[in-house]
Amino acid sequence: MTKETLGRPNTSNKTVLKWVDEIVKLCKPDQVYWCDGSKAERKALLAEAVEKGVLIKLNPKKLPGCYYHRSNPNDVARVEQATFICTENQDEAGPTNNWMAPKDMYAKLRGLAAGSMRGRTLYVVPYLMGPPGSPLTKVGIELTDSIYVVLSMGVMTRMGTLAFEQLGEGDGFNRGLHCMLDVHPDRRYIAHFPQDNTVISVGSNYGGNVLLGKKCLALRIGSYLGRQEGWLAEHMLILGVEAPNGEKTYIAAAFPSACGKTNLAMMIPPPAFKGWKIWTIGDDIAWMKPGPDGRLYAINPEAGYFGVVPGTNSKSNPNAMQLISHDTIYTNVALTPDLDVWWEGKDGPAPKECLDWRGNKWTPESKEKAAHPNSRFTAPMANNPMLAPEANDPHGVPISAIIFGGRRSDTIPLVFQSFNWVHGVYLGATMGSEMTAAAVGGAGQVRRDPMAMLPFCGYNMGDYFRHWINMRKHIKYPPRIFHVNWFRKNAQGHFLWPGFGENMRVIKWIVDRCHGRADADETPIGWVPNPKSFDLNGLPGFTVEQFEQLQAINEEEWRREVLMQDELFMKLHSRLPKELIFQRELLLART
Ligand code: SAT
Ligand code: MN
Repeated sequence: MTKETLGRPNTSNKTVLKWVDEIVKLCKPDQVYWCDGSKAERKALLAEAVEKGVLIKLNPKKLPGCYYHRSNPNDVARVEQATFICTENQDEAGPTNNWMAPKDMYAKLRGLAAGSMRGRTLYVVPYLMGPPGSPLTKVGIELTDSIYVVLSMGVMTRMGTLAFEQLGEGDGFNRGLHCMLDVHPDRRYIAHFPQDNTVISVGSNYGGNVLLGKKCLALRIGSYLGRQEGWLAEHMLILGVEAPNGEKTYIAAAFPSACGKTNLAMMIPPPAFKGWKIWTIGDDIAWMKPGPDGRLYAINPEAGYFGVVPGTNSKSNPNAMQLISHDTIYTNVALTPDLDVWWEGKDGPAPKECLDWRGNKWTPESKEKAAHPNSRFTAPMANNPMLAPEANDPHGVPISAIIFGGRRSDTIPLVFQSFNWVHGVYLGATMGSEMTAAAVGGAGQVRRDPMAMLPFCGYNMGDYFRHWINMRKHIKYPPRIFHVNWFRKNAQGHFLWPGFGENMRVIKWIVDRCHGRADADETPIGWVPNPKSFDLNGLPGFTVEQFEQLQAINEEEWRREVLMQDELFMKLHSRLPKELIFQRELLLART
């Protein structure tokens, strides 16, 4: 690209040119800039963002290539109340989604978007979700007036002219429009039109609401397309477990937002597991499709990680500390006087003084947190020292195990395995978790979050369960399905399990089960590790009794659990697959 062509249209695709033209007429930006994804472009846009005060360049000696961003204090997390699935009929969106008729929502949003980019630049951001050349990869184009979004999409996706190359002259792309407006909660909508492969997001500038490739395309629209096209779009990390003899086993795992997916995907096995390695393929989203050999193959559609910062340190996630030591955008953490960043749970002492995520003076005596609990890093996956080379493989990786996990103080054991695929779908469908800061409101309450997809399923959740059950017929060698809970507490409120790297012990049992090497005992809820088959070596002070406490099945608690599951089943009754009701009955009969 020469200076003259930088920012000019870099496609001749008539459908794209016409659509951009329509949006330009609607939003009336002063300028239109077409992104090519080059290094030169990124450098220029970073400089512009610094000049405009959108980003602060961090201390290059401590954090080379890193930038700091503060979002509007009213705009720090996903807003589920403002997230809509706009299908022709409300029943298609189902009772777990907000719904509005497409024509009403289009009219409302056109009204809000009209003239909203006066005095601003509209950026055309072409991107790929998935490795170039993969049959699963999708093209998206996001039109946005936020330079922060452009720079973040450059990290989170494969962004630039390569997307137009993959698209060619076709019209199979996701149309994304993002208008910041005045970033006011009253004018905030994240609207999905699955039948038009379209997303319109207005009134926010926070990641999950505005990086339209991520939750909007890769999960909400993706899940809708996946059902039509015979694949699964899931809120799952993907990791590769390498055994000392070189054997590699791939696992996909669903946990709700801010429950440790990134930590698990980047985990370093404890010293007792010499020779074992965990490789990351993805930390948030998996697209999975049966392959010609009858196994289920997964790709990570993303190219970067948008992870929770607080609590990240060299003990909880040493690889992440390396990941975010360069070329990272930090959002809503604290800023120190020497242009370094700080957050609760970082290594070392708190700074004597800094600016908190709102930009106010903060000292260790302050009552408020310095970093917002949902403050985030945006870092390229290439920075991850344990990035699996397969993360760029267009074929994806064959999945041997699927894990479902929630954040539960009681009831749910550390690990158990489903009896079969449908029972596994039931475990995913009935998942519960205590809410976190990743979404506005309700933190701490247990809510049903089926397959960690409650906020991300782009169609009727009952039909989604049906799709999961049906997928079994297309997978000759289905992954084994497990449930885990790292967060069980004792009566004194202390965690029973050390978590983090020690979770390797659970992963190893799962790997061994997949390869038919570990014993399990049958219980009413599923297969549990026989204590002899579960590796507790090198975990000093941790006794078999403690392990039994972690694995205990308390009948009283389980009866309550099954009753609580009913709430969701009642809500979905009209489309709930019978198989799940049978699973519930079988569980009751066994307990
Ligand atoms: O903010 S995001 O939606 O991208 C993160 C999450 O909630 O999982
Ligand atoms: Mn997520």
